[in-house]
Parts: sequence; C-alpha cells; structure tokens
Amino acid sequence: MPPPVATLEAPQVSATTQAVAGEARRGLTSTPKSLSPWLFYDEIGSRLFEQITTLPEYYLTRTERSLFTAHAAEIFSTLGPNLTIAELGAGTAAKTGILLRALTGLQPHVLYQPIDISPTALDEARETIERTIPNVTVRPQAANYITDTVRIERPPHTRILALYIGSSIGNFAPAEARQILTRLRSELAPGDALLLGADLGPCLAELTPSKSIPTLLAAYNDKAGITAAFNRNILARLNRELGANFRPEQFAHRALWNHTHSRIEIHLQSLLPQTVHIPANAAGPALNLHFAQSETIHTENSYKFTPTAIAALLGDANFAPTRTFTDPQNLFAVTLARAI
Ligand code: AVI
Repeated sequence: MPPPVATLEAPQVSATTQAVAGEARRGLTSTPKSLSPWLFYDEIGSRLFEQITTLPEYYLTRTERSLFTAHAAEIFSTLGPNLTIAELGAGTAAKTGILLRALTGLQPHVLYQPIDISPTALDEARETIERTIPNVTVRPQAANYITDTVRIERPPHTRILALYIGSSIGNFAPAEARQILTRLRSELAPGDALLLGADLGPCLAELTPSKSIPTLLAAYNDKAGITAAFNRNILARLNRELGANFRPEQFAHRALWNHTHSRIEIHLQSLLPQTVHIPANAAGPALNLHFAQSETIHTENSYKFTPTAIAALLGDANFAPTRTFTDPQNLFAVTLARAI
C-alpha cells in the first residue's frame, strides 16, 4: 500500500461555522456592535426559546394558541374545502397541530409542508404530527426561507393556506418583512391564503384595551432569567464554535421598548471595560475586540404592530386581509389574508 500523501488542504469547516464566523466578524467590528438573531438558534438556544414560550410573562405563544383554538373552525369555513398547508419557519410545529386537527375534521386528507432551516426540528414535527393526527401527510422542506425561494407543492384541485405564525415576522426590519411576504406570495396563486401571527404594540390608539408597556417589557425580562440566558447563549455559541473567550456573565441582558420604531430591542451590555479574542478562522484573521463599560451588542429587534400596519404590510405583498382575530386584551393578532 503506498504511504499516505501529505496534502496542504485547509481543514474542513462546516457551512454553518463559516456563516457564524462571517456574522461575528461583520457584527462585532461594526459601530455600534450587533449580532444577527439567527445566531440564537443553535441546539441550546432553540431549547431555551422553547422554554421562553412557556413562561408566564411571555404571553405571545399561549395567546396565539388560544386564538387558533377559538377560531380554527371559522378560519376553515371562511376558506372552504380542499386546502394544503405550508408553514414558513415551522420549527417543531408545536401550535400547528390545532389547525391541522380542525382541518382533518373537514376534509379527508391534509398535506402539511413545514419549511424550516433546522432538519432536527422538521424530523420532530413530522414524527409528532404523523403519530398524533391521522390523515395528515407531512412533507418537510429544509430551507432558509429568508434567503432562499421555497417550493410549495400544490396537489391537484387544492388551494394553499400558508402559515407564518408566532410573530416571527416581527424579528425582521420592515423592508425585510415585506420581502419575505412578497417572496412567499410569488409561490402562491390568487385565491390562496395566508394566516399571519403578529404581536400587537402597547398603548395603541386604535385598540381598546391595549397592553401596557410593562406587560410588554416583562415578556422580554422574565423573572426566571430564561430570556437573559437565551441572549447570553449567543456569546457562549461564539466560544463553542469559534474558540472565542467571551465571559457571558460579564454582559447584562437588556430589553427596552423603542417607541419610534415600535420595537423591543434586545442588547447585551458590557458590565466593565474588557477585551475579547476570536482566533483566526475561515472568515479572516484573529480579532481582539474592545468593549467599553456599558457598550452594547444589539442582538435582536422584535417589532410590534397595529392592525393598520399589519394590513399595510400584507397589502404591499399583494395580500388582502379578510379577518383579524384578537384576544380580549388585544395582546396578539392572527390575520387571515387572501392572495390577490
Ligand atoms: C421568535 N420571536 C418571535 C421571539 C420574539 O418574541 O421576538 C424571539 C424572542 N426573543 C426574546 N424572546 C423571544
């Protein structure tokens, strides 16, 4: 057998690690410093987010779920028969079961197409839905709906109901949000529909009652500190994946309401002057990052909407809102819209 040949090939770096390295370099060498919220969702961060959705202060998930339970029958009677369902950013599809179960009561078979960047979440979604809801076929698609065009299958004689729920739309700046909905609309035909979940803003002139700013702030500053752990995990992830030496406990979790932009902003604030090292990687040479005391890394925006703003966003993407469902406290809105 010939001796192994020494090669000068670079060590293999996964596409994800390369993207993490690129985003860390972009965001942490910018002024002000920022990191994109997609970095939250590694395995640990996804688990922490699941915990957030069960917190007493985080009203979003349970309120949207209660709206689905209360209005699923009405949503499907408005839409009529022969639907197939596609979901952007489905994750483990925890809330979607309510809608699928209601639909299987109205048509003999449902094709459900969850789309998500995480193959593990999609596996879990398929396993749970097919095990617990008869007559649903799950056809998952691992894709990044933010950057890639997704394919939505249309069985003969069916219309598509696209789901974009959980107020994920709120984690994008208005122009990006319009782009996501416009790209989704390009996969649909007139007469198809969209169900959009969006968190409502505080102190809204057009809604009585409307939530208070303290209620909103509490959802992002929970007493158990899970949101703080979720936020700091972004630094721990850079340590794990890039060999950085962040000390996450030296950064405080900050969530504040930005009235001008109608958004919650999440930051990590340096508690002292400090320097952090990130070794050289596929994205470039080593970095020594200096943090002044109180300097922040902006890690997320969570936009909050008025019903008028939701209608305008949908209209810009060629959807016409047909019904909006809100809870008695006007915390959250689920809007049904027709593709036009
Ligand atoms: C996923 N997204 C809708 C959440 C939100 O409320 O903006 C992410 C989150 N960030 C902190 N807590 C929850």
